[in-house]
Amino acid sequence: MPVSRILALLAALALPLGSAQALTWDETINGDLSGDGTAPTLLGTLSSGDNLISGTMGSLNGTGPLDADIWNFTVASGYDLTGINLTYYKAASGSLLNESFMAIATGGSIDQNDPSNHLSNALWGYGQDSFGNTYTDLLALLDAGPAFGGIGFNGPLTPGNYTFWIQEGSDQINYKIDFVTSPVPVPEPGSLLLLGVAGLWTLRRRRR
Ligand SMILES: [Ca+2]
Ligand SMILES: [Ca+2]
Ligand SMILES: [Ca+2]
Repeated sequence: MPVSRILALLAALALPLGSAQALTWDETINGDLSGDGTAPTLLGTLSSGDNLISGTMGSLNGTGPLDADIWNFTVASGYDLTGINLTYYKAASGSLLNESFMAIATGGSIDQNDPSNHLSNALWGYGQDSFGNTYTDLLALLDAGPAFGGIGFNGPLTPGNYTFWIQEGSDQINYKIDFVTSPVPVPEPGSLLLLGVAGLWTLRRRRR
């Protein structure tokens, strides 16, 4: 097969996910995200790169019903979830000590009463570094957890279906979170070929 045809085939394989539009959910446009762990808002398959979720949760001055936000998403095969980055976090009270709760579970629901099946959970918000700065790397916080019981995980989250829950108990929080997916690194065909050649060479040397 000519090299040009191989390159064309590789480009075609990379296209379907790479060209997808970024997924966004903005509560001011798309409506409040579900507060029910057994019926999360279904966001579908995350796009390659950035996926932006923004909204409001908790309650003003801790009074009235607490708004939890819970959503379900899929990480496509061939991709990892490599980042959950907090890009905006503001408490209505102006507090810089606020800490909210988050949890993630595999599958289509998350238990809001029993954390034992949570993949992880942790606190997040301004309080994390004691200097009033927002702790932005939520995936690292979850990786370091679970803080309240659960299963635990290490490194990027592999392809599959997940449910994510955020909750605030004493304030109203405006937030924006970026879920980042990246192609799973695979050895390039060229380096595979080199490995094969090197392997043969080693084998022949051993046989001499
Ligand atoms: Ca909300
Ligand atoms: Ca909600
Ligand atoms: Ca871990």
